[in-house]
Amino acid sequence: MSLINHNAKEIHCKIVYYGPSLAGKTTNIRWIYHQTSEDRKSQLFELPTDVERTLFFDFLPLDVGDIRGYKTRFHLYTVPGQVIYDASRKLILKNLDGIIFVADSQTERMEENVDSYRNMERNLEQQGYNIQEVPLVIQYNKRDLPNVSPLGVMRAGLNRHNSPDFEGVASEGRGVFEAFKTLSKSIITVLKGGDI
Ligand SMILES: Nc1nc2c(ncn2[C@@H]2O[C@H](COP(=O)(O)OP(=O)(O)OP(=O)(O)O)[C@@H](O)[C@H]2O)c(=O)[nH]1
Ligand SMILES: [Mg+2]
Repeated sequence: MSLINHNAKEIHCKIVYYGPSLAGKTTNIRWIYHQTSEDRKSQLFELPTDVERTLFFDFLPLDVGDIRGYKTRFHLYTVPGQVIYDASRKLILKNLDGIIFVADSQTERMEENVDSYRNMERNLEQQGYNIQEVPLVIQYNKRDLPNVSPLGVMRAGLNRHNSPDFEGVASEGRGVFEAFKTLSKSIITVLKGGDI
């Protein structure tokens, strides 16, 4: 659900990085933040509550096309992945335009990936979204580690809606812009009234 600023001729879209704790959501956002030039980005905000953190910033990417003369500005948010922070996750999902699900590829984290994906489905539904209609991209992160599940196993376990998916090493920037760009294109397609 994007916001339109007619004065600035900008469309504001909200992207949420979702996934289990320590999968690399914050690392993705920090990478994009550091690769974006100063004049195109806001500050990186961190909202510490008692113990959890929400992190967000917004920016104007260089290479995303205009929509009828309007520039597209993206606001990137992460949710806290720990299971107990479900209330925050529900709040952060409000008014989103697209999701990047960041999975932790380590074999022993598979169950947490699946639980987090189901939690995302449930929370989206509760917020009134039809997951089939929400632009969604999956990133299988931490592919640099030795104990990762094969790609096919991760796909079979997590990619339940046939979403575009990528391998990633967010700490080195691998797969970060690939996932972001694919999602931003899907969002723009939706805004233009096409199918995703
Ligand atoms: N080896 C490796 N480490 C990574 C990768 N991506 C992130 N990390 C590390 O994993 C840890 C957790 O990353 P975060 O980005 O904080 O994880 P998160 O998903 O934001 O976690 P929560 O905020 O708890 O939900 C950090 O120490 C990162 O440096 C990766 O691709 N490979
Ligand atoms: Mg985080």
